[in-house]
Amino acid sequence: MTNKFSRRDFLKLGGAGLVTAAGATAVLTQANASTEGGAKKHFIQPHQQMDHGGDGLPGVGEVDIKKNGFDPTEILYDFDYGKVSTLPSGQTLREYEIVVINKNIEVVPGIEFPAWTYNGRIPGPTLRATEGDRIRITMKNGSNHPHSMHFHGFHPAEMDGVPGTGPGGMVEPGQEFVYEFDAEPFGLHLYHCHVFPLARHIAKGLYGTLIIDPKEGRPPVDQEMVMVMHGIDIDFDDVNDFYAVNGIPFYYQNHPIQIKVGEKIRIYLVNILEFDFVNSFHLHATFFNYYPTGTSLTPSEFTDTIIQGQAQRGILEFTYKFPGMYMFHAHVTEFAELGWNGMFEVLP
Ligand SMILES: [Cu+2]
Repeated sequence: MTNKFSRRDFLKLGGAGLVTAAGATAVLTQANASTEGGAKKHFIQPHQQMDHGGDGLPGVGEVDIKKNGFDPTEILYDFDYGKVSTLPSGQTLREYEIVVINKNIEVVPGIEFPAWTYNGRIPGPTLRATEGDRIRITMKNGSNHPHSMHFHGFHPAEMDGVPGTGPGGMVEPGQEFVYEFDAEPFGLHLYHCHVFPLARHIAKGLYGTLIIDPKEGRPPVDQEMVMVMHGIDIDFDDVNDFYAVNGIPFYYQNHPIQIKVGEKIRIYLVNILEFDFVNSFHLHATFFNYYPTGTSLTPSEFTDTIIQGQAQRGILEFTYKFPGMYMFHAHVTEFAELGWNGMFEVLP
């Protein structure tokens, strides 16, 4: 085995999450994950973690988001409505530009992931349009491998971004292609590279969210945010070493998302996790209305936990009654301990 390290090695090291200053009143995580061997558990107190500094343990310390070039907190709220104009037919045109580039992203302190990215970030931009708009995306391939963009939604075959469907199926390095189609149906969708080997092209970071709002819009809320759940396979052994939302493991654990008591929150939640069959989302201390794929304005479920397979997605709406710090995380506990763990800081 030539891998420098594996997920199991990390578990042996102790897949410790970080208790932040903001969350220091609660001991949230455990080290020495008990998924292998005995059920030994011990809890790390915040001061102990501080004493040990950021020695490269998952969740301890900070990655360099300036060097990475993107901030997962900003990605939450970053909706790209494109360059807007009106076609002679009266239809609204939204134009976007996507560049595929290779980029090393520091995913945990001191560990860089050699990613393939849309516009230098994981996930790629959250493209947003209204049902019936014309969407025009110019994808430039600035990397050294062929790539594509495959959108979920309605479109002609030559816009499907799959090898064999024409020039948009495999855009060679240095080339570009314009994907164009009408925004339909309304809902929460996604896009990803569809060049083979597919699992590798996805797992390297080539995915993003496509939101198509219904013509009449959704009921107003106080905050909307996007969360893309994914894995990070550092050593390319088809096993995820870390799990994350919006690029960086443990990020919202270290940087709680601030909301207020009584605010209506809407999350656009997408699962693009490769190599594991399911992902999940669990919210503490409140329940949410769930709209699978966002294709209906009537929720299907009122719950605190949902499961998504790869490419499944849905909209969550909720409110907190009480101030405080509340976890949200994969209820696949192993994923939570390897990075898919976050906090809402609910302010009075
Ligand atoms: Cu690709």
